[in-house]
Amino acid sequence: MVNPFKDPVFVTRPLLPPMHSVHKRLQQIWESKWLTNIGAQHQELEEQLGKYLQARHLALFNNGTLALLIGLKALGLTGEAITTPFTFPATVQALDWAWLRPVFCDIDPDTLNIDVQKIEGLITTETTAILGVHVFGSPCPAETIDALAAAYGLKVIYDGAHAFQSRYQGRPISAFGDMTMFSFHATKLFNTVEGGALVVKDGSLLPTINMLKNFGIAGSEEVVLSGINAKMNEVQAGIGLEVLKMVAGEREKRKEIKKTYIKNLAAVPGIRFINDDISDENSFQYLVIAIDQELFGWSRDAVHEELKNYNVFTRKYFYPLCSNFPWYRSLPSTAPELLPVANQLAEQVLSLPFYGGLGVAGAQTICEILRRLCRTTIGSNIL
Ligand code: T4K
Repeated sequence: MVNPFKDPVFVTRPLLPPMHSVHKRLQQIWESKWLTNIGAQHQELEEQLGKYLQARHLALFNNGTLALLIGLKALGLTGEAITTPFTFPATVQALDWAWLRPVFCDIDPDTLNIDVQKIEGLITTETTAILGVHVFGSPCPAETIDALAAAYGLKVIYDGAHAFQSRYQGRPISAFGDMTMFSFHATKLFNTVEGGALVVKDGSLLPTINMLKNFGIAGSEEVVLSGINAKMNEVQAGIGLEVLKMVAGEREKRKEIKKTYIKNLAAVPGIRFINDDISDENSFQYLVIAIDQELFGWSRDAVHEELKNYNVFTRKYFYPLCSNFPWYRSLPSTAPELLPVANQLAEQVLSLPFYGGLGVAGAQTICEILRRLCRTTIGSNIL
């Protein structure tokens, strides 16, 4: 068992299309001499992704963060947005850059998504939006959030960075809320190296969104909005078109790997799966466990460190909590006593390696290491 992995095993590895197919795409781009500014590859990817995600109104971006920022801008929001502290910094940084004040809401202990029971108590006259995150691809209770927002006249934006192909109650995840952002970063199941998309319910917002991502330019002699440059380029889009062909196969591999983790770890005391769904409604983006030190014998941090000795590099997604970032210290909603579940779980969650190339055998080995760690402390023979 000493050094079972010759090479380091990371939390993920990008889905890489065959080099010859990328070369073919590059050849098309070179021949066209059109490298960016909504060229043929961009148009093709936008169309294909719209079909793939069953999204009628979709805009591509150079990353998910700017997609989210532009979505917030396009909705013309001001004041406060209620959101979760348990997310990647990009979610709340998009609020900062849109001059919206985050109001942090505690999370549900099972899904780690925003706790819908606690949203209403945070609504004030300043609130204009709810920004939910489908964290690790688990859908927020979207119909409850949408109903609450309708009752108070709020907009709903979902950060679906992890939720590519997630479905909720049989519908694509982007069918809920006013808009949903997706990330196509290299670490995401579907990647365009860096990239992202915004899916909007109201198609009349698309022209504004497309202008905002291109400096607010409306025509060759007309600039009508204060925009930014957030366009996906042709190389990103071309690679994305090739990666898209591999997504279905990668999802199947990940499904088998997830089943392996669940089969081998479900009975281990102190290990709980965050999102153990293996249905086709799942995004298969991350494989996350919560470790209860008292039952498992090792703390999350100790497991994270110990696994490095086996060449396994896990990640503490999402630690630290966004509500504990230094620039939010003066916000009343960041008080740890108001966010007990988020503060506790941020100390317990661990993202394990999860990508097709890991293989079932790789997952089995990681499970065996974890079971041994547990045995060393509780002295159990049942594992
Ligand atoms: N909202 C949420 C909820 C998000 O999770 C994210 C991004 C966003 C918004 C923003 O979307 P983008 O603007 O990024 O489109 C990574 C990603 O950079 C980030 O996109 C992602 N979430 C976040 C959860 O993970 P890091 O800092 O953990 O990345 P890094 O470089 O440590 O990569 C993780 C592991 O992946 C490495 O240990 C090895 C492997 N890796 C990584 C890269 C970049 C590779 O094998 N090859 C690679 O090219 O943030």
